[in-house]
Amino acid sequence: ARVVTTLREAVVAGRREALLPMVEEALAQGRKAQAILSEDLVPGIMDVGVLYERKEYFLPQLLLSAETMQAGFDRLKPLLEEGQEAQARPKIVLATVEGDIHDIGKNIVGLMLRNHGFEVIDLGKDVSAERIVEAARESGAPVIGLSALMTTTMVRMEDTVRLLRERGMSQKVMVGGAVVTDAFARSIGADGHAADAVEAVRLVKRLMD
Ligand code: B1M
Repeated sequence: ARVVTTLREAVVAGRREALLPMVEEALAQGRKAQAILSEDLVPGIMDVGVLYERKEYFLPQLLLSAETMQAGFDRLKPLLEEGQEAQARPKIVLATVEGDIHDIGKNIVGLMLRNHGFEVIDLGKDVSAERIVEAARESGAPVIGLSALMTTTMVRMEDTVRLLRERGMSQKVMVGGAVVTDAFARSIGADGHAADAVEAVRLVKRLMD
């Protein structure tokens, strides 16, 4: 097997057994979990996207790398979650839309929102418009966050906004994911688009004002 010497390379190579000890070592050296995530793991999975685009990687490698990234994320997660008090926190419903199983970005956004004091109702991935709208109604969450990573599933965001409005609901909708743009968000009647997790927190706060 290829020798991997950095966290980023371990994600690219899909070598979870190599990644986890490196994560421990980085933590032991005092590196922050957030830095490991954003400077190593995320760039690694982005490299994988480029290799896949160039057809140097195929689905099996894509999967292995995603699993490796996920294992690293799972290790860091408890460190990224700050203690939250039990007081009433503003709610947000979060989901990756129907037909789309990409959830790494959504999970990062969810974690970041939790760390900023929001109660995140995470419906998971491949979630129908019906279920999303239902969860929004039940929870009374003022904001709904939708993630989509593919051009073929972006349209499901539009379905969700339409269904929400058809039901006479006025919840705000935030959309995100690699393929989503501000122009697209506007075109489907969403209330805003965030390019990354930091922007997502800022946007949710603004939408709730
Ligand atoms: Co797939 N995949 N994938 N994939 N995959 C992409 C998205 C793709 C761009 C790769 C490529 O061709 N270059 C391409 C889509 C092409 C397109 O439509 N334009 C693609 C494809 C085609 C596919 C399959 C169809 C492959 C196949 O089967 N032939 C298949 C689809 C399955 C399905 O969904 N039905 C598939 C499968 C997979 C895996 C399962 C192997 C795995 C996902 C594992 C998982 O998520 N649990 C996977 C991965 C890992 C990727 C790439 C390489 C990386 C995605 C990622 O995790 N990025 C991706 C390449 C790429 O994106 N360039 C690719 C890191 C993550 C932190 O970024 O998700 O963008 P991102 O999230 C960011 C921001 O976008 C934003 O904040 C996040 C943090 O900064 N954000 C939000 C995201 N959601 C937000 C929501 C918000 C706000 C901000 O508000 C609610």
